[in-house]
Amino acid sequence: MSTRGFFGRRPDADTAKRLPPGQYQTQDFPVLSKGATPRVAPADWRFTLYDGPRPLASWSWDEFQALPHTKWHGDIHCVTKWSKFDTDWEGVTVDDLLAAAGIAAPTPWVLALSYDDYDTNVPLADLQGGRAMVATRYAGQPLAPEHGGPARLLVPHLYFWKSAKWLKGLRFTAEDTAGFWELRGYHMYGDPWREQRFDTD
Ligand SMILES: Nc1nc2c(c(=O)[nH]1)N[C@H]1C(S)=C(S)[C@@H](COP(=O)(O)O)O[C@H]1N2
Ligand SMILES: [Mo]
Repeated sequence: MSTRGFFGRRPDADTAKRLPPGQYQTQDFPVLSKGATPRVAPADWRFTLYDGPRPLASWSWDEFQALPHTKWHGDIHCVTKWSKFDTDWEGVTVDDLLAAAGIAAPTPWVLALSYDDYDTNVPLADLQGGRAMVATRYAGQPLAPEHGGPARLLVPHLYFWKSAKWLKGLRFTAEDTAGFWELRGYHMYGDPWREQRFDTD
């Protein structure tokens, strides 16, 4: 009988090393959304970079598909304490997006904007250097609607609430601006290895 990952059992040494404090490993892929899944057809999807209210660059689905695509493999960590190992994603890195837009980032702060009126803040530095992408594929398939398809932000080194689903844009903001969960008590940064779950952590 396999006991690897069995809930309540102490993880083996390899697993323990990959688990941030307070997390357990799951084989499932739980769905966590603040409301109903918005259905955004690729033909209706647009992705826009903003400097505050001002649009800087915008892509249709077809234009977005023509950008260079990158694969990422690794572990994701939800603030509700599950971690999922060895996930596979494909999308466009934020580095490649900024390069395609031909712009220098106007501020060091970003608010990710979603079609369900969700938003979440991430420092620009955490989106650069290949550490974040706008993901359109998961496990070799188009990203499922409940997991944020057609496209979601993927910032795997932060708690998963920072990975905004149904992404419609990234807004550069003059200050670090709290998003949906950050306004409701979640941490402004959300590093799982420092267990930054709540604004009191
Ligand atoms: N647009 C949007 N993005 C979102 C959410 C949401 O409600 N709306 N929930 C967040 C939370 S709290 C988590 S834990 C992850 C869950 O992603 P999953 O459903 O693919 O597991 O998405 C995050 N991104
Ligand atoms: Mo979450």
